[in-house]
Amino acid sequence: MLETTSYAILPSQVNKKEELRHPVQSICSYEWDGKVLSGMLSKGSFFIYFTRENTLRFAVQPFGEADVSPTIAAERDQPLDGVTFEPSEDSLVLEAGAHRVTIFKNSLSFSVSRNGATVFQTEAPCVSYTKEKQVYFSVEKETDAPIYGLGEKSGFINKNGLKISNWNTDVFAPHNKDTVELYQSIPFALIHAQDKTTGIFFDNTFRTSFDMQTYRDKLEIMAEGGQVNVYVIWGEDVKETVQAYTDLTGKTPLPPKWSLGYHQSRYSYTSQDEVSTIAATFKKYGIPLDCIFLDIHYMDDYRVFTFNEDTFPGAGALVKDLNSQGIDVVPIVDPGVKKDVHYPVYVEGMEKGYFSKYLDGDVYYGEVWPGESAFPDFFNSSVQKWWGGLHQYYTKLGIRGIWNDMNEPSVFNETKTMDLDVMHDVDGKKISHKEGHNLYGLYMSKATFEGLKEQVPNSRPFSLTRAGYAGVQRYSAVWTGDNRSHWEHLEMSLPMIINLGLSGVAFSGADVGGFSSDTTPELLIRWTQVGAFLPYFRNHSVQDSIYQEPWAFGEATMESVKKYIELRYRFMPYLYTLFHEAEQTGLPVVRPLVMEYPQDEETFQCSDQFLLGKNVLVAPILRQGQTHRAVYLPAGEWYDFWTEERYKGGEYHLIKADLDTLPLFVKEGTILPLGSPVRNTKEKQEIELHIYHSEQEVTGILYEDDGISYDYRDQAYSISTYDYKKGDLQISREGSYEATAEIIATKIIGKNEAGEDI
Ligand code: MIG
Repeated sequence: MLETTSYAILPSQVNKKEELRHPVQSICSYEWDGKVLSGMLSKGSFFIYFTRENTLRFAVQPFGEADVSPTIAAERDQPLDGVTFEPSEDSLVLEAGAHRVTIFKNSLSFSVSRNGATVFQTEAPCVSYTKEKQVYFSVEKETDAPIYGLGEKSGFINKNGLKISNWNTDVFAPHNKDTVELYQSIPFALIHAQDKTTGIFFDNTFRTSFDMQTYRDKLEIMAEGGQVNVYVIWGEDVKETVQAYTDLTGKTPLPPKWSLGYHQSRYSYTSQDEVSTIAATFKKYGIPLDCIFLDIHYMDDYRVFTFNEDTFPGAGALVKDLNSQGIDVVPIVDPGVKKDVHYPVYVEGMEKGYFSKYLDGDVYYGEVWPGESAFPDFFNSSVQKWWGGLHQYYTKLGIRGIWNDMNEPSVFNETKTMDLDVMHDVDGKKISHKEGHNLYGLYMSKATFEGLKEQVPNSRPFSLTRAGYAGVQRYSAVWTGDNRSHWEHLEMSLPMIINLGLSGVAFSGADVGGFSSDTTPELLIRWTQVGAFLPYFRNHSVQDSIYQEPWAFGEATMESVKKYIELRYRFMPYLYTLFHEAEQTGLPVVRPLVMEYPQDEETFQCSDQFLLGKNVLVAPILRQGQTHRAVYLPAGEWYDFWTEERYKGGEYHLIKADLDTLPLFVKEGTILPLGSPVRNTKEKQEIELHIYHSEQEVTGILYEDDGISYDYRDQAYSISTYDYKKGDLQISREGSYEATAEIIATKIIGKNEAGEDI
């Protein structure tokens, strides 16, 4: 309680003693089985192997045998074939093509080289431990190298100079630099330099910390238990490293198109009448809408898988009516199951032993919205199946998306979560909550995703989660939790989403308008401008705040907000194409400039601009009252989307942007497929091709399919490639999807060599 007073900085509170650390000294014996090198250390054991040519897995367990089994996060990991092994007196060498790792036997450490040049080096020794069973791993780094990734963290894109720890936490207090632990834990960092990007994935689910502060030339990673279990990726640039990371942890699957439209939410729309009125108001003002959310008030006393009979007596009819207007409904589902002997979900879960328990078999109960509640043990596949099956309750009404909240799990007590000695059952293997905590949200997302997939045949599920761990992108989109209607939070949403993207999560967004606090008309407009270009686009607000639906502040504000929601739909064909690319490659939809311009130092710290895909640059206004800003355009020529004026890249420009204008640029040589106006994604769009002139190549690509099913995996897709040369537009097509959009117009933007309009 005294944490918010000066008591928190009393000497006795501040100077906590560090545990004594012991280095893991040397390799005593080893064994090479043709793929994996393993052996005994002076304390504990280790193994190391290539998972692909530019990726290595290295593990040390100082307290026993290192565990080589695949984890839920890196489930695609497999030792590479064709690696050669060469021992010598001091070192052990593994080689895969041009890639060589040298492991030093004394003072355990290793280095990696590519074509003879060193690209990575650990400290010597690289592993240490404490008697409390903390494990440490340290690697060398350039003092000023920017460090990206680390999932959903506050602050700017570069994390060098900070200490970042990972423990999934429900943080309602304002997110700022000091609230490091938020809802997601993705222990993956990218250390960048002009000629390489090194990825370090510390796949350990205990609380972990990345210390980029204490030592100038090294990064030290710590876990509060378990083993050092690290993947090192040495990519030539950010892209290669993110691709390799998502080869391990999975790609963001192509979402249903409706989940990329505009979504409206509030905590809560408290009755079915209110929900209908919201839908009707969108219709009245002609504002596009794809989905309305039902927050916790739809339930009967917060019992998941129920509706409140008084306020939602005709939930089925409501969903049906909205669906007929092309509007989806997504209800919230929390993990806490109310302890109530008359509540079938609770009774069944108890009878089958599906809730999380202590070692002695007693069920763990914690206080959340419904009062005392039990928490499904999602780690177990029978529990996942059961939970997934419960979603029939919604899917039979026509619901095909679910919002998972409070799944850190959040509990109303001092520790904010479940007791650490609760044991989870990973299909027979028991792990403590201390080890499993950061995985709770990931497993819940898995249960939800797989349940929806089974309940709604041949339909891509949409699930949205607050908590997660590395690999969460396989199951769920992520929103950044309880932000506030503060300009600083608008600003911070960019680096958060950019770094989530670099951490494998291509599908994420922040509550547009801000969740808690009262938004203002100006903030809502500026935030909608940003949200329209982020992967996930939902306006959401807390119960005691003023309403922030598009029309909440009168007509002028509404027109501006509407303009950007409509712009989202104009960009839908391009956006959807990028999501297809994300599924193929693992590359994010929203990219930091450094991803496309890895050698340009001017991009290294750029947190207030981003690229949508490769060729669209967004440089929003992020401060109250501002109508101008400096915009950095990287190499090449760029066109202002609105004025079509041409700008030189490789420099800064002062751009004017009145309240109704989002600074938006398109790179020369781009063919941008823009969609015609629609009420939502269920209406078919026609295409207008905007061809941005360049002296070099002018190309574009459009991915299409039915927007909902998995048929695209069976050829029912279309990829159109556009090529424009000297007035001639060539289109080539791949895939067997027939119902492709009609091109109703082409527009050429720019000048020819003589400086004339063309
Ligand atoms: O803090 O379900 O982050 O989006 O509206 C209360 C009520 C629990 C937290 C979520 C927020 C949601 C709210 N929930």
